[in-house]
Amino acid sequence: MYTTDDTITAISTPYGQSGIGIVRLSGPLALTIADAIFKPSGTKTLKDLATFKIAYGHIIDKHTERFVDEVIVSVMKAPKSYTCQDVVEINCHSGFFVLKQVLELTIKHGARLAKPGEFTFRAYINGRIDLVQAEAVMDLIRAATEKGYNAAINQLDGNLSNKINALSHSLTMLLAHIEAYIDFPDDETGTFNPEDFKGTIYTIIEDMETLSNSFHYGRLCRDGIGLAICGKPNVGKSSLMNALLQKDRAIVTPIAGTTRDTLEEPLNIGGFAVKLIDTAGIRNSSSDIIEKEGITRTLKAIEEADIVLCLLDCSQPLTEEDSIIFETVANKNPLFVLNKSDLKQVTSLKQKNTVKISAKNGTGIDELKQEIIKMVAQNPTNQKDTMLITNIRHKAVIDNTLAAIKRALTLLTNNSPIEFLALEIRTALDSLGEITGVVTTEDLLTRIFNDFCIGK
Ligand SMILES: Nc1nc2c(ncn2[C@@H]2O[C@H](COP(=O)(O)OP(=O)(O)OP(=O)(O)O)[C@@H](O)[C@H]2O)c(=O)[nH]1
Ligand SMILES: [Mg+2]
Repeated sequence: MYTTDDTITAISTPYGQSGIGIVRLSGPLALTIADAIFKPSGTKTLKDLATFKIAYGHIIDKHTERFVDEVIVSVMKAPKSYTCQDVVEINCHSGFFVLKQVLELTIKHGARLAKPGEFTFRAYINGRIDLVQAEAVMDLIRAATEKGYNAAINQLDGNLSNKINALSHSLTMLLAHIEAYIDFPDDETGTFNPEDFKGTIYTIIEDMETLSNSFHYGRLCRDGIGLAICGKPNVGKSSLMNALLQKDRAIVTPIAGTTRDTLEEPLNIGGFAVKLIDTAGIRNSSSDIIEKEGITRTLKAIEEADIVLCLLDCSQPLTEEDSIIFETVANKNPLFVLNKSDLKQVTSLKQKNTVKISAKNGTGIDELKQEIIKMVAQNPTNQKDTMLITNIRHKAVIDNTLAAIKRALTLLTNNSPIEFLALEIRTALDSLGEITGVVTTEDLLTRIFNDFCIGK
């Protein structure tokens, strides 16, 4: 995949006009290349500068003697840098053309344009961070709310890696123990007793199940919550969307069938990134081809949503259409929302998870948000935000590992030959190593780092 012995360069800040933009170099020639295009205001070259020092000066195109930009340059020498290599960051004025010129100069002097995630790849390959932490870097960059940020920062801090390493250690010790019986059957290891190993295996299984079960909540923290508002036409779905967003986003009219297409907007509820989806009202009678297509989209949105709000107009009696909608959303365990509470109340519900609101005057909206948060946090394994599986790759690896350990337990219980037992534990150990990247393939690394942005 990527080579690591050449020097890479990239614009590490977003393209656009802003105060500062950074061109970053990493590799054995980082300082030589930077020195070739940098004219310090003082006497010291960047090579002469101590690590973690900065220098003020100018980027000069030495062929044309042209002054390109006024800059501050940071020097981080190997091995104590992000990539464990010599790293130079040129802090330029952030305009697309300025940054492009500085970037081109670094390439002209021997650097290669970095591929997506290549700086972080070097940090991983040089052992500064493991694969979980590398993935957490990208999650951290993408996090738009507190929950996503917390999950990423905890993983970057090594919480999950430490847990995985501890589990790997337990499995390694277990394997060494069992292999001793295979290698020295007649020695002082004594007779093999399955009961001696069950306790350790139970503990490993319990820990791994806790991790595996944290994925549902972890995914909501990292990827956000899909929240669909559904119900009959005219119950106030678009009004609720506007009330939640506190802006006049969706068209609201007294005409049933106003919303034709699903409408999505981001929203932060209690630190969770929520994708709010307003939908076309569900009704059977319509022969309107556009409305029918809208309803098909509504059903898809309900299917894909993490949480469904089923909206009712409590100023009107329930109808056949409402009961059809109840059936449609039943498997999604919806939150029932009684809207238009400012009008005379005709309908009430006995369901426990019911909130009364008025989208028109804003009453009950805070309570509704609280109920949404409660629904997310319902899962009993959601207590510790510090140790969450948020990445589907990690979840798949943990489940594979768990399956191998459970097979090992069955073999142990059945008094099967211990060679088979050792085989399953080795399978579990190899599988677990894929999370932190102790065991890996080129294909996997390409997939992970291709997902990064250039310059990180
Ligand atoms: N009194 C009262 N009227 C409301 C309330 N919420 C919505 N309405 C009114 O109900 C009508 C329909 O509102 P919408 O938000 O367009 O309803 P909808 O469910 O999106 O309707 P469709 O898009 O047609 O499915 C409008 O006239 C709103 O002003 C409320 O809380 N109280
Ligand atoms: Mg609407």
